[in-house]
Amino acid sequence: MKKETLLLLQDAALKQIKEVVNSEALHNVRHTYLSRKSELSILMSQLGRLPNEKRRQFGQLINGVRSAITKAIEEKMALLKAQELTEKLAKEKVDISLPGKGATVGARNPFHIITDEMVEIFLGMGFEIADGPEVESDYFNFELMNIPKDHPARDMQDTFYINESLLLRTHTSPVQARAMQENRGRPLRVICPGKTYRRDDDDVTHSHQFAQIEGLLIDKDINIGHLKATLELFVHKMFGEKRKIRLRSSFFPFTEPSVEVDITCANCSGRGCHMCKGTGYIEILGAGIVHPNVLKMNGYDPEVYSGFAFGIGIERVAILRYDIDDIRKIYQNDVRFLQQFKKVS
Ligand code: FA5
Repeated sequence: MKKETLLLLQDAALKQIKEVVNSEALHNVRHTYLSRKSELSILMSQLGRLPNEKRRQFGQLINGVRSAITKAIEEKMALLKAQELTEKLAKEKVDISLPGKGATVGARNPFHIITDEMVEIFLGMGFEIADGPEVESDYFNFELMNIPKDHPARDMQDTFYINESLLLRTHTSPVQARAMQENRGRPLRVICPGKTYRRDDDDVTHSHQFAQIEGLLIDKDINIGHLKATLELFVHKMFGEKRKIRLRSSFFPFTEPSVEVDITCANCSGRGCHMCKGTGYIEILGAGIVHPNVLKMNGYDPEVYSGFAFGIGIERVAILRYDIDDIRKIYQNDVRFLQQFKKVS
C-alpha cells in the first residue's frame, strides 16, 4: 500500500467529479469511488494486516482521501441539482397563449326533471307534500290499505322482506294511512313522491325498484268526477292537451271503484308497438275512490267524508314524455344518454 497510489486515486476521482455534467453520471462516480466494492473500501479492509504504526498512518490517509472525495461529490451534486431545476422550470414554463380546456357540465337525469315537474303540477293544484319510510311495516303497507294477511292482492306485490313484519314498501300508498292518521279526520290534500320495490321481472317498462307519486284528497262529497278532472289536468299539463287518456275499470283493495289510467304510447302514437305490447296505450297510474274501510281504519268517518287516491309511476311518465325505449337507461347513468337531457335540465 503506497501513499502515492492513494493520492493518484484521489486526483483521478476529483478530476472525474469536476468533469461530470449531470447528477446521474455523478452517482456513477460515487459508486466507483465510495461503494463497498470500491478500491478505497478494499484498501480499508486490508488495514488489519499492517503493523500497528503503519495501520494508523494509512488509516488516516485513506479517511482523508475518502472525505475529500465525499465533500467534492456533495458540492458538485448541489450544483448539478440547482442547474437541473433551473432547466426543468424553463422547460415547464406555462404558455398562457395556449387555448384552455373547458369544464364538462353534466345534465340532470330525466327521472329528476320529471319528478320535479310532476310535483310542481300538483303543488299548483293545492296539494302538499307528505312523506313516509321506504322500509315500511306490513301493517301500513298492506293491512291499513285493506289488504289483510292471505289476501290474493298481496301476490301481485311480492317484495323484499327485512323480517316478518318489515319490508321494502311495494307502493307509496302506505303514506295515505300515515297522512290520514296525522291529520286526524280533517280534510286532506297530499302527494308523496318516493321509491318503491317489488319482485317484478325487469323489462323495458318494469323494474324491481321504481318510483311513484301517491296522491290523496279527502273532503266532503268527493266523487270520481273530481278524480278524473284532476288526472286529466295533470296529463294535459305534462304531455300537452292533445294526449289522450283512457280509464279502465280495475281492482285495488283500497279503492272502490278502482281504475287504471293509460295514455297513448309516444313511441307509436297509439298504433301499437313493442313498447305498448301492441295495445297503443301505456299504463301510467292506478287510482280510485278511497275504500270506506281505509277511511275508517285511519280515523275518518265514511258517512261524512269521501276521497280519491292515485299512484303514478314516475319512470313511466319520463318514458312517455321523452320517448325513452327502455326504463333501465334511466338507472344506468350512461353519460351518452344523460347528455341528451342537457337542453331540458
Ligand atoms: C299501485 O301501486 C297502487 N298503489 C296505485 C294506487 C294508488 C291505486 C292509490 C289506487 C289508489 P300499480 O301496481 O298499478 O298500483 O302501480 C301504479 C303505477 O306504478 C303503474 O301504473 C306504473 O306506472 C308503475 N309501476 C308499477 N310497477 C312498476 C314496475 N315494476 N316498474 C316501473 N313502474 C311500475
